[in-house]
Amino acid sequence: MQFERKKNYFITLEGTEGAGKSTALKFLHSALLKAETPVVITREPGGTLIAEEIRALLLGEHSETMCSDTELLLMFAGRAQHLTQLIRPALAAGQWVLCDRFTDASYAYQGGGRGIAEQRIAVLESWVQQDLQPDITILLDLPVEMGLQRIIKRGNLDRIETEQQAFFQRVRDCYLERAKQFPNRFRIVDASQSLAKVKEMLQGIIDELVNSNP
Ligand code: T5A
Repeated sequence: MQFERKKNYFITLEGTEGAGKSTALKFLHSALLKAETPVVITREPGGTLIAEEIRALLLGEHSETMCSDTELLLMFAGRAQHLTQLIRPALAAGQWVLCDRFTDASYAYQGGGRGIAEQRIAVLESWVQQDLQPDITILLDLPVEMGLQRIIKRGNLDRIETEQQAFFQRVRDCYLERAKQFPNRFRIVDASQSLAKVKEMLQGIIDELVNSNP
């Protein structure tokens, strides 16, 4: 699997709950800085003022149930703002972008988890992104029970984190299916390993990217 040689990369980080994305993001950020790479780190949902307001709406508890279509449309509304205000300008300025979750999460959570048809998500994807896709997606994968145990230990569960185990199993299955569908873009990291081993694998991916840089 070869990366397309480019000056700057759009990297996304994905995984089910408790996969250790926050920890991995910090490590990836510092590895890129060490390699003297100009990088912007950001996240979804969120990343800009308006998109962060949408995030609060998405993850907060409400006295009525948020329907699945509302959840999906809000994810893409935030994404449109994020792409316009932050991601596209940063890429155009030659910076690397490292984003904690992106559209694969919409396929996994709203598609796999909530059961929204893939074709409906694809319509929004091409509307909001046109032909922009991440160059590389790092998927932190681990058994659902293990991830849930980690986040229960950490505490402060948000609206989506309180879903049932079967929901997260569908999310994981969908991520793995997408990794099969797009093997050139995805790198799967076994997140059930020790943190040291996970970091070693992440460093390998960064080395590969930095060394392929023209
Ligand atoms: N969402 C998002 C959608 O539904 N659709 C979309 O389109 C998008 C973009 C918010 C939610 O939004 C949903 C998905 C999410 O439910 P988020 O802010 O990324 O997304 O929230 P979380 O996935 O919940 O991310 P967290 O930051 O809460 O969890 P992490 O980053 O996966 O886990 P982290 O790093 O906090 O680690 C959890 C615990 O495990 C330990 C850590 O120290 C921590 O205590 N840990 C390890 N322990 C042992 N070994 C390891 N290898 C470890 N790695 C971490």
